[in-house]
Amino acid sequence: MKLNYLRKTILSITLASSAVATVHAQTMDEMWDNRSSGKAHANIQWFKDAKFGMFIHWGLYAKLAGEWKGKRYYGSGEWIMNQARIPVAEYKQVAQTFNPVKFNAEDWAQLAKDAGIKYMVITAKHHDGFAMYDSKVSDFDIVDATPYKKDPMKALAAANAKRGVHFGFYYSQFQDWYEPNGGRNTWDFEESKKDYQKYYREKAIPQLKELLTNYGPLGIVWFDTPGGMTRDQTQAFVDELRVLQPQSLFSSRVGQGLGDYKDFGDSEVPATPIKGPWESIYTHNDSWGYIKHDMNFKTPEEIIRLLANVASKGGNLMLNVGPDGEGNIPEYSAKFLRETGKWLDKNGESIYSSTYGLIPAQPWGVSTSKPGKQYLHVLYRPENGKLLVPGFKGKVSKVYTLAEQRNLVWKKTGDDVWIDLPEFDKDAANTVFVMEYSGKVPDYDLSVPLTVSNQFKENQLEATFAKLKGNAKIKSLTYSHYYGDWKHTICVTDMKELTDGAEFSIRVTEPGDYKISLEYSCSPESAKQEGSMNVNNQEFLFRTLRTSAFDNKAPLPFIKHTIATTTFTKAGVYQINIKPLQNGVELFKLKSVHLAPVK
Ligand code: JFZ
Repeated sequence: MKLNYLRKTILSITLASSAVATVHAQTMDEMWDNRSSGKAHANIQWFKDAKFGMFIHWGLYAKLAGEWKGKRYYGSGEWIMNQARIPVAEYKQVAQTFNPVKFNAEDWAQLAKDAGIKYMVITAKHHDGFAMYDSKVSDFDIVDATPYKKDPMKALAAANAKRGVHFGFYYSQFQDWYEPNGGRNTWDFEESKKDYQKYYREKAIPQLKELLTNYGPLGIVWFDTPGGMTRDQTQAFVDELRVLQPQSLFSSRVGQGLGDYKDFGDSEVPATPIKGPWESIYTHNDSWGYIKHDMNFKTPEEIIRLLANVASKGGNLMLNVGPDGEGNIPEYSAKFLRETGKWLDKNGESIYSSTYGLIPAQPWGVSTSKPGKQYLHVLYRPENGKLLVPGFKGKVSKVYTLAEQRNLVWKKTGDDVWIDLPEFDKDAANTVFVMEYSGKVPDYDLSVPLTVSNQFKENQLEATFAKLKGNAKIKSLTYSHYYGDWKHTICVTDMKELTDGAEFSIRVTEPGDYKISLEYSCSPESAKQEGSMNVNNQEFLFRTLRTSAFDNKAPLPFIKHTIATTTFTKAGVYQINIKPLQNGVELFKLKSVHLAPVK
């Protein structure tokens, strides 16, 4: 069986429940299993409260740093053995030069602490099969095969425990490119001769037992890319390991929907709240493992906003760092994480132990909740300083700034709360306000009209919020930039007939002129088709502009096509209807609708 590893096709998503796809047999969707058992683990609460984790990808690949025999590789650095088809016999020799003398467990744990991080998960063994701890099961480990000769995981487990940071191991249970019977090394070993059960029995399970025995209590065992086991076998595997540490949480990629919480991939923040425990994982630059020519680090502002966005949907952010072959965490990772920590020092109350916001995303930003409190994360300041919290059913008692606890003037008109914002740096990453209230507030509602206001440069309506007509669908499109650098974008697709369409319900808060643009991706077959956008009792015609065909191994380009200018004479609720004017091929893959006030 040939498995198309880096070949995930379109994945249809079911919002607010597990995102499961309908693709080919044992595919990415099973390998990247993001389902969970649905049963609450007795020890899940710390994880739900934690909100911010640090992922660490560290192994022999860090020493190679994205380069093999003079050739540079881009994308997931921990995949270099696979990308360059390095034979086991040669890869093995890298261990002889791996000597991370700069590694300092106290510094790493202190960085996590300073950054406001509550849990750390590090690669004990990645797909390359190399154990970063002292293993008696295999000699291909840091103590036996390198000049370093020490077990860094011992010190790291202790340094985290000392600081109250939960500690966990990533372990690649199926892919092991070093072993003749491990998953996915097809350049040294013949697939048909593999005995996965033997590999599980003789390496994966015994090593996992070492990890679950010798490093104190583990918060998490982070499995990855399952394979080679049936559901029953996976259940038996889970049972055999569970008894060693019943308190440890198992990630969803243990497979077969048997994990304790759900994991979403890189660049994947669900558009609406998801109940139950889950985590989004992100690289800090473009790779998990260290690559010396990858300097594309997310700024503190990007991290702070990402964290708030993930929290507003009810999840955790686990952000990766890739230390180098000497044991140094990249300078920008350390610096930008510490900056994030400074923001969390003042604003952590709005993140830790919070759950998803009851106020749908607004042009100003997002919200998070605690009992009797809504935290308003203002990422974009309204020009006139008047912040609208629309359709809020609670009885508001008090509104104040989180950082200085300064009371603000507000008024309630019907269900709308209008808050007079104080002056604040409009370029700040995220300024948080607290709204205290009593009474029952209905759960998050997908169908409320999306706010469109002239107080912001732009109002963006995401595909997720479209009401579909005919056979139109909402899909999450997965495609990669660099190798293994996956992106996921939710779009309205399959608008092929006159009866198909997408409708957006908007609430325009100030009358005036607005420019409307459609952001979409359009394949050559779909180009030059006529479509129509109906809004405000006007029909605007357009013809699609070609971008490129969807290819999961390449970036998916989007064009922002300005369609029309319209005048809303009154504030109020309007519908925007988009549909094809021809039958046959898909109109385009619609990512969002943009409304920019004309002033
Ligand atoms: C897997 C690994 O192959 C990779 O090396 C890294 O360890 C990462 C954390 O996990 O790769 C994936 C799997 C799934 C997604 C992205 C990368 N995903 O769902 O977007």
